[in-house]
Amino acid sequence: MRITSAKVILSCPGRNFVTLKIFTDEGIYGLGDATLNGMEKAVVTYLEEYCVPALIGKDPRNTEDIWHYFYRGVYWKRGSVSMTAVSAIDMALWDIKGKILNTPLYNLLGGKSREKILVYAHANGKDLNDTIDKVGKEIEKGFRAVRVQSGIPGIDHTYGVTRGDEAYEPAEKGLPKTDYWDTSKYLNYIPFVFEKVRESFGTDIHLLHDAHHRCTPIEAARLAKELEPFHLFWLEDAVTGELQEGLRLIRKHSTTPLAIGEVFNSIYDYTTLITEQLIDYIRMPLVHGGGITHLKKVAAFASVYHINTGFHGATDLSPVNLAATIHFNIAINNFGIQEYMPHQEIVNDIFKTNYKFDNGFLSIDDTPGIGVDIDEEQAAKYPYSMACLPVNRKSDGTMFYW
Ligand code: CS2
Ligand code: MG
Repeated sequence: MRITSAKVILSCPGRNFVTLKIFTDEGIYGLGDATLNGMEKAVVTYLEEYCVPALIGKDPRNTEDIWHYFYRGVYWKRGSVSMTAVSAIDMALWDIKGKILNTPLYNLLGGKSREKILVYAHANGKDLNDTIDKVGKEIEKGFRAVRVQSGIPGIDHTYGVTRGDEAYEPAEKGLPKTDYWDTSKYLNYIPFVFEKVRESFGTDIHLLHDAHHRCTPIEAARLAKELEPFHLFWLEDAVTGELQEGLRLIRKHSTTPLAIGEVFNSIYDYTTLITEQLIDYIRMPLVHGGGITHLKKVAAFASVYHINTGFHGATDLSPVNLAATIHFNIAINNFGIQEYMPHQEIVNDIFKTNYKFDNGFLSIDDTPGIGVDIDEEQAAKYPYSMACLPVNRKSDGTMFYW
C-alpha cells in the first residue's frame, strides 16, 4: 500500500481550520488536523512544500517509522509549526490504519478503558454576577466540570472573556489586538470569585481555572495557595512553562492540582515536570504534540508518575482533533478530563462528526478510523481569513507574557 497524494485544506467556517487529507493507492484516505491558531499558513507551507512531497510513495501503515522520519530525520527539530505538521501526518495515517483494519481508532490504542469521557465546559463572565450566571447555564446543560474565568474590575479586557455578547472565540480578525494586564488586580480578585461560585453551586461541581501563563512563580504560588479552600480540579498555566523549574515553587506552597502544556510540542518540554511530579495533568494536545504516536509515549511516561491527561480542546482545535482525542482518552488508563468548547454550528457544514455530548460526558461511535469526514466543496465556500491571538502588555505598556 502506498501514499499517492496529499492535500492541505484551509477553510474558515467562523474560524480558520487546516486539514490534511492523505490519499492511498487503495482508495482509502485519512484526515489529520493541522490547525495552529494565528499561524495557519506557516503550517500549510511546511506541509505543502516539504512534507507532502516526501510522503508520496511511503507505505501509510508504517506510522512509527514515518513519525521518526519527520521528527528524528529533520535537522531543525520541534517547534509549534513543524510539530503541528508532524501531528497532522500522524493523525491521518492512524485514520487510514483504522479504515484498513475496519475498526475505530480506540481499538488500535488498547480498546476501551471507559465508554465515555468526562469533559469540562467554559464559563466566561464579564463580572462576578455574569460569571455565576454562566456557570449556572453550563451546569444546566449537564456539565459536571466548569472552567471559571471572569472579567477583573479595573482591567479593560481580560483574555478568555468575550468583548461583546458573541460566543467566545480565541482569535480576532486581523493583526493582534493589545490587551492590558494588571497581575495584582487579578490576584486580589480571583479567590473571591471562587468563594462566591462555591457558595452558589456547592462542592459537587468540579471547578477549573486558567491563569494563561500570567504569573511569576511566586505569584502563582500565592494564587494556588489562596485557591486551596475552594478545591479546584486544577489550576492551569499558572506560570509560563518554558522554565520547568518554576513549577517547583508553586508545589512547595500548595496542594492545588496543576495542569500545563497546551503550548508544548514534545516530550522534552515535560521531562522535569513529570519526573519531579511538579504537575498533575498534561495538556499538550494531539494536534500540536506530535499526534497519536508521540502522545501515546508522553501519556505512558506521565502515568508512571501518577499524572493524568487533560488535553487542550478549545475551538481552534478542529473536529478531527477532537474525535481523535476522544478515541485516545477512551483507550488510555491515565485519562483525567477533557476540555470541550463546542464548535460553532457552521463548522458542521464542513465536518461530519461522530461524537456526542450527553450529561457531562463525550462518547464516540464505531466508525472505522477517527470517524470524521470533510466536505471539500463546502470547505471551499469559507475562504481563509486572517485572525490572531492578542498580545499582552502591563498597564504601564511593558510587553508581557502569554
Ligand atoms: C485556552 C485557549 O482553552 C484554553 O485553555 O488557553 O483559549 C487558548 O488560549 C487558545 O486555544 C489558543 O489558541
Ligand atoms: Mg489554557
